[in-house]
Amino acid sequence: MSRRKIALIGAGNIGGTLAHLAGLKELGDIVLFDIVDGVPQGKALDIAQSSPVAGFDAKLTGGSDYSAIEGADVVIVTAGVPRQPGMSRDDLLSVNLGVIAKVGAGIKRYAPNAFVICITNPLDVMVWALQKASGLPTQRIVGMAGMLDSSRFRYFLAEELNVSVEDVSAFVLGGHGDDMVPSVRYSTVAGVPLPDLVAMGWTTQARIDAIVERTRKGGGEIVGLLKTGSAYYAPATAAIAMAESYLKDKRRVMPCAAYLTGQYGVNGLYVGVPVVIGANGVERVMEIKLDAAERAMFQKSVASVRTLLEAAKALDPAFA
Ligand code: PYR
Repeated sequence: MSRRKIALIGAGNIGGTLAHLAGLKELGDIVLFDIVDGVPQGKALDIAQSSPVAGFDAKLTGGSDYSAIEGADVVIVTAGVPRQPGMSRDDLLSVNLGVIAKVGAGIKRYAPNAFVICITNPLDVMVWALQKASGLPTQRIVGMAGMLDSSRFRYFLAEELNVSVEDVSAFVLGGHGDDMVPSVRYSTVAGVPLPDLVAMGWTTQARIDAIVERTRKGGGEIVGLLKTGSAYYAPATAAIAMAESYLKDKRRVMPCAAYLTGQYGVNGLYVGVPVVIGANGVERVMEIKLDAAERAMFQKSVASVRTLLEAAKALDPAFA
């Protein structure tokens, strides 16, 4: 059996980290694509030269022509510009929309059977635009954001409660913006819900509220520290987990920006919700019951995504 092919569109910091992780996990052969000739080839060669010591077998190549991604099983898109200090993800809309239109055309032509994961920001609108531009079925295009936001939430909770990150389960709903909805009621430590841990005196509601707020601003905190771009280790790790669930048909339940057709009262938008990812892509949306306060927060977040989507349509009539 030949190896699966993983195409990474964008060979910047996230793209390079994706390639390294995909190699270390032996997910398949890897091709890095970037319009900046030399960068994808250089990163591919560098990572390939680490494989004898790290002990993985994978063919790594780089290219600057979309034909390089031909026949890919998985495509992960990071192309576009990251935000800089003082910017919101929404400030990237205009420039990244143009990039995504080209990427979508490349996928449509060379990798129409792939499972596609979008990381480019502003995430929920970019994944919508990528689906439109590529024409791929909606269940085969998802956005990576919920996994990242949930990982940040889990990490902060594990630190606060002084327990292993492995025992903290949590997820974040809604759009990948500052009004995302980290779910406190559905977060657990070894199955024990967070509100019970507050009642047990392991932490306080005020500290949980602060963690929720820190999670919402998690991406901005990294941008502020780096000063030259945005996070890449955690985003890449989250996307690789999604790719692995697809390639190995693991059917993991993961929060992702998925196309909704009425679930959660949302139609025709990509928004972060828990989904099952298996060999068919997004196999199922898990529609959890929200209480009144959670529903109000979720609807506010969805309204932000919708407003940005309308702005995207106004910018480029091809998406209208
Ligand atoms: C984040 O760090 O949240 C990004 O969106 C890259």
